[in-house]
Amino acid sequence: MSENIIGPVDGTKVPRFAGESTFARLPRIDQVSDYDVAVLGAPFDGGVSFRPGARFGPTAIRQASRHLRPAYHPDLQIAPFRTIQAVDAGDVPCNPFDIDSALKQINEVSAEYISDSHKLVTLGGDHTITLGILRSMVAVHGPIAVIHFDAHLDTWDTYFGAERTHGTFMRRAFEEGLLIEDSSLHVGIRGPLYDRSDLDDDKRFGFSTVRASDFDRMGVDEVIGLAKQRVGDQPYYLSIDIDVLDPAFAPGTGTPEMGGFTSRELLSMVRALPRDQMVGADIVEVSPAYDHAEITSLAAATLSYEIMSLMALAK
Ligand SMILES: [Mn+2]
Repeated sequence: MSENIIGPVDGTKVPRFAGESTFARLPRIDQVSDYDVAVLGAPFDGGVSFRPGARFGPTAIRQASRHLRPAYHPDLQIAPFRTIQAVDAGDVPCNPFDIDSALKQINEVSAEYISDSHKLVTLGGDHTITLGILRSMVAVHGPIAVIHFDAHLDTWDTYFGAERTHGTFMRRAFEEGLLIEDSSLHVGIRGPLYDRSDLDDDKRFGFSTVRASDFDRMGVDEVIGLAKQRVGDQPYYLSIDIDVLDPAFAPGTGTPEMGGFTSRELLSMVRALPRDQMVGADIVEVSPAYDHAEITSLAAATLSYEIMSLMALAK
């Protein structure tokens, strides 16, 4: 399809603050005959345990994505949107009052955009949305590994009696058989817990963990080496909770924890991730009401662009 790729609005002709309000001013999905990668918004935050507001994440990330100069990525040496047809598929119309209804909608809508030749990058929304996406991914690819960048494990059992929330969805994913055994990885975990047993439970679900404090000793190469070892040649899903960044770099999020990565550290890790086995990705937990100067939404927009550049390199 490379002959017929429709790229973003040309920033040398229409300034970046004007024109389309799609992600990176890409074409809408109904403006192309086929695509390689779709960006989908999942504006749902009914599963948060602390600060709300991530329902406005997709809109804020799209707005911040105007800032991208999307033509050429000098570090990865690729022109992603001339290599793949990328599109904006709009938002899932999530039920704001019922978690399971919203998950069903996210599952059904995302399933329309995933196949062996169609990849999906989803903008949250709180982290609960990942459960709906994982169900769609597994329906196409079978069980998958997850590389999970987050300050939190997200493998609690229940919270105030709720089973599917942004702090419990990863345990549900394990219980539903969505994860390949002993192949996944948490990166960036930190902060105090309700109970020490949270850590022991987590190992049963197939995760190794790189704590934020481990990064100082390991560095990018060792973390990525471990990620490659965990995933091997199996399909994997990348899920980035923006709170994996330090609050200095991502203040606009629901459950901030000090001692996180800098944006440069996170970019270095993301750029080095395995490319060919990545079947999809999401960026979640951007809560614009707590953001300042678009710091957090710009981080999320840039990470989305980086991921799409990896997908272009894999094509
Ligand atoms: Mn999370």
